[in-house]
Amino acid sequence: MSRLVSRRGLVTGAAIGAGTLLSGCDRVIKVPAVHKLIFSGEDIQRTLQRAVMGRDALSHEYSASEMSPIFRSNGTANPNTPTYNALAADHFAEYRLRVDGLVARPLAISLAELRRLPARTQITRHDCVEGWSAIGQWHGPMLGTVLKAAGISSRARYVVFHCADFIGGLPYYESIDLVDAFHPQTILAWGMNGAPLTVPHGAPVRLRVERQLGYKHAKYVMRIEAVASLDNIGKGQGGYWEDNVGYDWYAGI
Ligand SMILES: Nc1nc2c(c(=O)[nH]1)N[C@H]1C(S)=C(S)[C@@H](COP(=O)(O)O)O[C@H]1N2
Ligand SMILES: [Mo]
Repeated sequence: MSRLVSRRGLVTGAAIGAGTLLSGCDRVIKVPAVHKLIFSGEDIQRTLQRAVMGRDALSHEYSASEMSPIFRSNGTANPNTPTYNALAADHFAEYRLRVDGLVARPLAISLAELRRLPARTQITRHDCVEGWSAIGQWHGPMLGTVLKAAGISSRARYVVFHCADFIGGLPYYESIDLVDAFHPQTILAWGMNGAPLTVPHGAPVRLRVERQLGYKHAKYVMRIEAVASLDNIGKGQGGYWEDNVGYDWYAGI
């Protein structure tokens, strides 16, 4: 951690001094220690963004007057499986969010319990890779609160979100690392724009991971699994789009 902080300090100073990110990078890579930091990582963009912005940097939050009058739904608009339909018909009274994998205390949390947890409200801009954006308000507990309640293991490196829906017969899932999982704006949203989350937007619970593109924001979350590696999840690339369409696992914005 202290190594990261001192390296980050170095990068931030160089980037600010140079005025732009690009020229900042040009300068930064001449410093041997930082060169190693940037180019030894699995993902240069992720390393650079975090080095310059800081791992706790917040995504911009908007005011209520800036909210989009229409927030479209994208991808699955209704999982429409027998299991999901039965849950929805009962207003998700029987829904249980499972939290398992590398945790000391596997959990099965009801929607009522989830709604009793301390919650965050944030108005943010959703950016879809397909080229549309919308500003909406999201409400729900921090994912970190739930992971701590489950006693996430120090061996865990990723958190996988298993969803209720299938696209073309393939299950939707997504994953993030622990930096994003414990980011304060990473929430399990059960409310949107002042009302319970609707089915098109991922009822009863969807992920908001504000510093990444839309496809990382898993809707219809049924199970959260803490893992040390993504190798044995799906086809091993960390998500439905990553496995089947070749999207990047890290979709930082
Ligand atoms: N389970 C699930 N989550 C999903 C999707 C999906 O099809 N299934 N689509 C993703 C994409 S590409 C986007 S842009 C957002 C859309 O969220 P919205 O429907 O609330 O606008 O959800 C993301 N999460
Ligand atoms: Mo998207």
